[in-house]
Amino acid sequence: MFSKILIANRGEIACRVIKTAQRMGVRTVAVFSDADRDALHVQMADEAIHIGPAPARESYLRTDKIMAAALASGAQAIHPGYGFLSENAGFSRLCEENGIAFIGPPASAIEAMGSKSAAKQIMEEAGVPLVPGYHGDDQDTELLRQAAQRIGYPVLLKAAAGGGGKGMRQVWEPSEFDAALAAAKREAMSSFNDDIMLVEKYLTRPRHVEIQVFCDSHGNGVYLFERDCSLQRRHQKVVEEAPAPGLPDEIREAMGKAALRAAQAIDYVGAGTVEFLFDEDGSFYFMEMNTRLQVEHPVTEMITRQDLVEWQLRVAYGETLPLQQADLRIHGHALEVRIYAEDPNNDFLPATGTLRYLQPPGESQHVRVDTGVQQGDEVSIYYDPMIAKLIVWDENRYRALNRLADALTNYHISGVTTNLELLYNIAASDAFRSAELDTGFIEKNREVLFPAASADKSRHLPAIALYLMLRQQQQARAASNPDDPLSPWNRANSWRLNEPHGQSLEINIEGEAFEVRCEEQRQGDHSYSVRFGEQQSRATGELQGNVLNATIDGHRQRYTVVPHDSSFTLFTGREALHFEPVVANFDTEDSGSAGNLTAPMNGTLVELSVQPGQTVKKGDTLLIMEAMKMEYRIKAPADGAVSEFFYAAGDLIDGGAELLVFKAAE
Ligand code: MV4
Repeated sequence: MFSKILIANRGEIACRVIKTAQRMGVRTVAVFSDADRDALHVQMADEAIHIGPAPARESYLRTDKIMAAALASGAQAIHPGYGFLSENAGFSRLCEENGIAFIGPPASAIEAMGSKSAAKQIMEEAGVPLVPGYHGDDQDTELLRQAAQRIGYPVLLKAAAGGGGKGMRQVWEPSEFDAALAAAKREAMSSFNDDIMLVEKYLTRPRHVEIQVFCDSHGNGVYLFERDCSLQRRHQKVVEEAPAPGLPDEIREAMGKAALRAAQAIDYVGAGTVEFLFDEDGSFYFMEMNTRLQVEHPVTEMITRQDLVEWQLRVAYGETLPLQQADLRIHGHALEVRIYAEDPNNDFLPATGTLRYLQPPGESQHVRVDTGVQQGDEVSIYYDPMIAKLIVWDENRYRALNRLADALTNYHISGVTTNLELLYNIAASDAFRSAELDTGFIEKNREVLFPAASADKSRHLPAIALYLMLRQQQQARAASNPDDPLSPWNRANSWRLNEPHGQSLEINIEGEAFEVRCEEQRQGDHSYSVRFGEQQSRATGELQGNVLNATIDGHRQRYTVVPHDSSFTLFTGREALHFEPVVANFDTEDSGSAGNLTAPMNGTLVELSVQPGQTVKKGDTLLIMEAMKMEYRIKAPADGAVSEFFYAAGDLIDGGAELLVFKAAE
């Protein structure tokens, strides 16, 4: 076995490969760009070599720099991961020329699958079923039109040099053919500098079912069953699972054998995936072959109990396959979702930002998290914004789905927009739970998956108010003088002589302000009546760290609440809700930060620091309040003057009350 390998990749796949290599006693060399200097994969590897600036074309795609790093470190092999150089025949060849093992297929196999039409010709000879159509070199318009006529409409025009959905055009009837062909050719020429067209029968509701194949350099090959990857959006996979729901055993076997024939037709070595379109009538047709380990390989690992990266290292080292076909079984069901920093509610725009809070669910035999980031990392614009892959396994699909929904509710991220809520909605949707899968799933279920921005933001107000009150009490206790634990000042419970212990809160939830009145019940069991508008709730509970156990009107639920500077994120299970107590900060001394002219909480006005009409500078103290034995200074939000104070020294003031009128200087 190799003693040292270099991983020519970053993020979760680099971490994942390093984990297996280290488990096998193989030393690892990471490469990193400027942006990845402190990245997790760099920390995990035994060695790490800087290869250049952040843009991939100046670092992770620079074959010369990567080869130099491999030679300098004495690595005997290079694992390309996926993406980047993983399907770059030139790089595979460069490794061969430098006597370094490329942990992947031979360059010839990569090249053979590089062109769709060449791939289809190879598949046809290998007896792999193709979508009825034409994929010849003769591109005479009349000939293509006759092919469409023969196939029967609707047909699909596909650019031979295209891929991943680019360069495809549906044609629904003969009258549209000429215009569609001309447009498809123009598009292909501009996108791929090649306008060779395929004409295929258009499958209107296909599923994307792919077979994992593995071949060694001694002529052995196995298929490790299938994955259903139909849940895609613009050819970006969102959910993958294994096995494919409802796939009959005989089709599984026929697909697997066809995939193996495809691999053997190109003398394949290593991990590969043969993608099929699976039609509603049970037919399946070759789509393309990927000559790399795929992102979604973990679901196959979970159901076969195999480590495919270990297989890759062994096969690249020249060993025979660890198992034969008869040794492979499907165990249970696995699902994978890709957690992305993107905004599904804003056309999936990639999001950037800092992972201020990152708490994945606990891992077990049922839950696996493959990630390349850690709390505090920046999600940058340079690379794919994938934060992690969440993989779950259980004995059957139904139980795996429950594992997925549960794990998603326990995946807490704040600081950057993510697709977690969409993933939760998919996992919880009836359509997905009943496996109504086809490549149009996300569009077809749009209203369930993208509910209108939840209008009713107030439904979590009682929990938020309870949290703020419990937090306030914790702070009071923390501020209290330990040698006088019984002092009434130690109870931040809004106690007032002969008055209900009440406090008004103004809370802003994602832009919507709510006035809430909290009154602690006399029995002092930390229970509150929380009133807003016409609604009144009884809230009680306890707060341990970020975990709020809240019982609202008899229903106990666990929330995670994460404080940021002046705002908070409430993880409700289905979603992450951002809120900010307009009544200033509950967790910083300086609650009078300029711009906040309300009482930070119940307290006593100690001093009016300026006269009405007196000009002040921004940040000057206007008045001082005292609450929970802490002083709060209310500061001028700008240059200007106080025109009126609403209270005098000595007055008792409710939290949230307006204190003064401030006129900013022109
Ligand atoms: C098709 C098809 C329907 N009929 N070919 C999309 C990208 C490339 N992998 C091939 N693709 C398709 N080819 C015929 N004859 C529908 C698709 C397709 C698709 C395939 C798999 C997964 C998701 C998809 C999303 C849209 C279209």
